Amino acid sequence: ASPAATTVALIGAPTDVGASVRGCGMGPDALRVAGLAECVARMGLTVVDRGNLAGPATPWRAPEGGLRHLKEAVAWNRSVYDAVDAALGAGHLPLLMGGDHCLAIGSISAVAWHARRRGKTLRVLWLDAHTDVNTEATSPSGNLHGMPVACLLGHGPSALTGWSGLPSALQADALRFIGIRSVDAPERDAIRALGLTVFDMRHIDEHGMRTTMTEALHGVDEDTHLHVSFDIDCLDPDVAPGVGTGVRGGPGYREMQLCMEMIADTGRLGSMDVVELNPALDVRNRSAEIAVELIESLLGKSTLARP
Ligand code: Z70
Ligand code: MN
Ligand code: MN
Ligand code: MN
Repeated sequence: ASPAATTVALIGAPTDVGASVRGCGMGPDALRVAGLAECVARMGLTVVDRGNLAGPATPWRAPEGGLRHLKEAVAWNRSVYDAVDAALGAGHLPLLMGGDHCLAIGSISAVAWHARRRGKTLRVLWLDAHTDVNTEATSPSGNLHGMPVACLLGHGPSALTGWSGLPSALQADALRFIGIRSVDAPERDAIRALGLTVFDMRHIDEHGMRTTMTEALHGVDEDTHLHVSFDIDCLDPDVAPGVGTGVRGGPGYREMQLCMEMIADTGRLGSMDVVELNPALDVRNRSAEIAVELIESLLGKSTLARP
């Protein structure tokens, strides 16, 4: 099935402001070099490349008050919010090319605002090795890419919460996590306290990707706005080595393809993030090429015509 819009807007956010390892700021151009725009066009969709947003350099300061680079992260997320808001306002499907995962704060806050205004129910699929639900009080690192989920649920620093016009952009029941295998101890407590639905690697091993995705997509209907936040480190690092914080034991190429195909089948994809791709650690742009192939599937590429 096709996504909910016929025009895809590529938005580059070249920053590693929230990351622990330098280099994911080169993600947008690596995706372009891997042929992302051409692939989207081959899908029969219109593609507009909005270019790269501008923002502050990453100073690589130590954390202050449990947060590293808060001021710079706010600036980047403001630009991301505005660009995603403009794309949605034009009826386009925004594809945010990160950059690190803290940028999902701006992206999903804009998506939440639009979904609410249009009477849509928001469903966010968080494809990641990590749950990213730390706060400044729990984070072991102070890195904001470990906190976007908490911020979107209204629990982060005040400068990064409330951007959707409500205290929290998301309710816990809007979220499904897929591919999780690295959770800090305080995050485990938060998952339980917030009632988050986490399909970890054990669940995928025991039930398979097909059953997992059927569960994760349960309840998605014509009134749903589906957002995919795709952290490239969801993939097994043997498949996609170009990430700052790879964790062994992730989904392989075929499992991830099925995940994307089943999302496409809903026909409700309305927006997405592709984040944490780190070309400095990649092998001949392989991870970017794999990301592009997975995005094609997410946008409805299918080997055979399906009933
Ligand atoms: C850890 C933290 C994280 C991505 C690492 C790591 C979080 N839980 N997220 N890499 N993409 O520092 O909060
Ligand atoms: Mn992440
Ligand atoms: Mn991650
Ligand atoms: Mn189950």
